[in-house]
Amino acid sequence: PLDISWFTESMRAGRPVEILDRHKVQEQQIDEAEVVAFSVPSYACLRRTTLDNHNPVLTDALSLLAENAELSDEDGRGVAFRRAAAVLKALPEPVTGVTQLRGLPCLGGHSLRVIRDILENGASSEVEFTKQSERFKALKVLTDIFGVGAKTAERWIRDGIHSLHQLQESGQTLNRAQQAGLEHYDDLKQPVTKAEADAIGEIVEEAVVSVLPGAQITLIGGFRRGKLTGHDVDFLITHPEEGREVGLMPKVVSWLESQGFLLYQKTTRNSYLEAKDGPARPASNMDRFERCFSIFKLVTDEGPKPASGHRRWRAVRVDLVVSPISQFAFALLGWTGSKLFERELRRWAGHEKAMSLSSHALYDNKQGRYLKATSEEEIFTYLGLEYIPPSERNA
Ligand code: DCT
Ligand code: MG
Repeated sequence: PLDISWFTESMRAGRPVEILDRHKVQEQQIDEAEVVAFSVPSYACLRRTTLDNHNPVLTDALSLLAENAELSDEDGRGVAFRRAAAVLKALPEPVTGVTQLRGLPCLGGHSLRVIRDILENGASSEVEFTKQSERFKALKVLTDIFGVGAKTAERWIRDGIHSLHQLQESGQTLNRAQQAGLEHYDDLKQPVTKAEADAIGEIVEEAVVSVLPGAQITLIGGFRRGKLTGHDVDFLITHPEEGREVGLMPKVVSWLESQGFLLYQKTTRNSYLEAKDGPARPASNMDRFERCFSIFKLVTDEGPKPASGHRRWRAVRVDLVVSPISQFAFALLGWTGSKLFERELRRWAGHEKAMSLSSHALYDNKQGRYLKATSEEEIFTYLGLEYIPPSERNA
């Protein structure tokens, strides 16, 4: 008998569903398990995507192809694979046959081929080939170094550098970030746990309130979405009185440095103004936006002195962002992610609402003005979207 319990659950949860035509299904001699097809909206910001992924084998495969495309300067293909993976992440149960995918958005011919391969043969030849390819392996190893992007890795590979060892032997000049990245390579490859993120949060909070009483810090990025591990820890810092946050970042960084917590740091002002996807008309109050990319020295073991050669700390990537309170809701929404969810919010705003959304502001092109907000909920309302909490933004 056909189990449709997920269907009634979906209906209750407000998730749209669709049933395939029984006759067509019988014509194609598809077994009962495949009778139920899925239906999801095409914008990821219209979907609720929890961390409970029922199709990890398929989404890992598509994510790997996305990563390979991104590392090969093929961003369009990368986004296409990311969108396909995100659609599968939103499904209420495992996919068992490609017919279930009929009518789903964002699944192009290429992604469908990969999915079919895995469903029918247990693996995708393209994914396996990519995984084994020297080029992909080299791009991965090199871009896993903090401070190394796809372009730099590409250049090094052309010079015959495929491994960390070859890089060290090559005499290539590394900038300060890359030197630190290489030095802490093994640590930075280890996922950061929520407990480690919380421990760092306590230290950053101490720094922030000692240099500016009343300032507030919020854990953002993947940990705010409920992830148990991450590649870094992201914090947003603000002060409830507009303007008090000016000059805060250098003071926080100095405090952390003086206490020996920073192995590396670089502060940039204004990063979002330079980004291509910022609002069409940046407001003058945006030039206060500051960001610090750092490598934190986190003490991991307070116990007895370790044997010589063993250390009791690890390096962790930490990003700090300071926002004026007037932009806080936009910064919070923009830095919570996931990356695809953010991209889709901006696409929705631009294409469906004639608005420009950034981590600083929301601009209404029709009204020709910025829309003020003090909470994420208000921003969703402006955008005509149902509120999606952080734990359901894991697209
Ligand atoms: N962000 C974004 N677009 C980018 C980069 C980042 O919208 N190109 C936002 C969304 C997530 C947030 O910034 C933090 O970025 P990451 O730390 O890279 O993402 P994460 O979701 O926190 O992932 P991880 O758990 O691996 O740190
Ligand atoms: Mg993060």
